[in-house]
Formats: sequence, structure tokens, C-alpha cells
Amino acid sequence: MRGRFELDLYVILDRTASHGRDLREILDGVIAGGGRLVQFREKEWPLRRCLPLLEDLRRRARQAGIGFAVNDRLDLALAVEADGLHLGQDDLPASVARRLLPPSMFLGVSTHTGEQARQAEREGADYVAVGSIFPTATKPEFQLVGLDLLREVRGQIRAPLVAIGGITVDNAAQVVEAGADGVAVISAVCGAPDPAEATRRLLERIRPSLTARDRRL
Ligand code: TZP
Ligand code: MG
Repeated sequence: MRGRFELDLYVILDRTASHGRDLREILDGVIAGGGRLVQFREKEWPLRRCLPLLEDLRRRARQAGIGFAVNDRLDLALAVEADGLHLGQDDLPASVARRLLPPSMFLGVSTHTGEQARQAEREGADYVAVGSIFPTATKPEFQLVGLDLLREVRGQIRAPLVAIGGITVDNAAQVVEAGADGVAVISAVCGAPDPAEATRRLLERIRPSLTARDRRL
């Protein structure tokens, strides 16, 4: 464990969920609301189009002293000296990414079965994301795994667990009680009318249930 970033709320900055607002505005809201870990997720834009925005977001996150990860792209994560990289099951295998990343960068992996979660840990993931926990409009095709997979995996791996998919202020505490060390959200913050307020309210729900644990990246 690198120990620099607290894993409670993990806000994924996704342009398509942000109702036309600039991701800089969303990030500023997350920071104002007390968020301490974010991820840049862009599924459509080519690399060259992402880079100026990504550099700007990275600069703002660094200034605020919060953790900053990049989704999917190891090259982009390295290019902006991100704190971490997040990979899915169709991306570079975790074992390959781990070898290419500097030891100071954390690696997270999305998983949808117990076997994938165990493999991610074996291959060097610093946290394992499990989802989709609840139905979500952000990724409707995503496999719904429910709280059951979270409970199952909790007993099998030591790496911190991040729950993702359909998590809102109303169900966030339930997810932590089922074993998540952190909660990742897209629409609950990027789609909220006031991202700062949404961040604050999510943290209010998540933190009290996490007090007994200390999971850092
Ligand atoms: N992985 C599993 S579900 C999901 C991802 C990226 C989408 C999460 O988005 P939301 O809006 O927080 O449900
Ligand atoms: Mg991916």
C-alpha cells in the first residue's frame, strides 16, 4: 500500500454523464465538497483530444492535493504523471500494467466475478472494483452483480474493495456495510445539479460506516 490516498469516495469524471458541463467545473465541485480521489474516464475522444483537458484536470487535482487516476489508458496515465491507473477486463492485463507502471502509481481493476477479483489481486491490483452493484443508466449493459458478490469477495481478498454501479446517497451506506472500502460513482456526482453538495452528502453517508477501517492507496 502506498498510503497516500484515502479510499472512501472515488469520483469518476465522465464527460458524457455531466450534462454538457465542463469536467473542470465538476472537479472543482468535488474538491469543494471534500472529495479526495478522482478518475478521468473518456470512452470516445481520441488521445490527442483528451490530453489538454486531462493535463488541466491533473494540475487542478495536484494543486488541491487529491488523488488522480486515469481510466483505460496507461499511456495517458504516464503522460500526465497520474497517481494511478484503472483498468477493465478488456484493457491491458493487470500483470502487464503493473510491470510498466512506476511503483509509486496505484493500479485498480474492474471485476464482475469472484475469479476476476482474485486474479486482479494476484496480478498486483492495489484495489479491486466490483460492479455493477445496482442497475445503472451509465452502463446499462454492465453485468449486475449485486451486493452478494461484494460479500463473497470480501472474504477472499485482502486488497481494498471498491463498489461501483448505481450507487447514490440513498444506498451508499448499505454498500459499505456489505464490505466495500470505497464507493465509486459517476452519475451521483457528475450528473448532480450541484456536484459539491452531492460529494458532501455522499461522504456524510460513507465515512461513518468506514470508521473502523483504514484503507489507503
Ligand atoms: N463499472 C461498473 S458499473 C459502472 C462502471 C464504470 C458505471 C457506474 O456509473 P454510475 O453512474 O455511478 O452508476
Ligand atoms: Mg477500461
